[in-house]
Amino acid sequence: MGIGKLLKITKEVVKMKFKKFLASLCVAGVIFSQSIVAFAAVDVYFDYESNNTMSTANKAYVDENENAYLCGVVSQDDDDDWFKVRTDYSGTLDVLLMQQDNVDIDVFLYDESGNEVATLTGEMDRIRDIDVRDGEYYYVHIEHISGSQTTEPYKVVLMPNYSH
Ligand SMILES: [Ca+2]
Ligand SMILES: [Ca+2]
Repeated sequence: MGIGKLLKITKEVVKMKFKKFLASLCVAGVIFSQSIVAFAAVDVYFDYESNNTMSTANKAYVDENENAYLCGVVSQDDDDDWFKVRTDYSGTLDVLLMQQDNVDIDVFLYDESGNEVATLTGEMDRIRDIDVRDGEYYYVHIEHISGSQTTEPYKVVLMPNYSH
């Protein structure tokens, strides 16, 4: 089966006015990075502005059958991106951050009440086994620390685990 068949771009993505080259870079990066993560099917959610606060977060969903990719760009001019993610299964979730060498990004995960659940830093970082419940919301805050993101968007991969 070709990787193209495995990529399901959401309707929300189609509606977004996002620079095409960044979107294609993101998808290319997703195809590449799928080789190092566990699941075949993916949903891709692109950052669209403005999303600089918890209350203006971009929406995303993760269920037990698909990895969800949050893709976008942060910079000196756009320090913060927020996503509001609904988990459509009960189990655990792994969160993986992928970014370029020359950019420093931190990622914070909050529960619905705003309590910090996990933090990811560094070029590639992975948090395992976060307990999640069906129908709950989580916030993912991507914060630009330093460096410029010129050739590739960040990717935050949300990987469901329901086998344990
Ligand atoms: Ca952004
Ligand atoms: Ca933003």
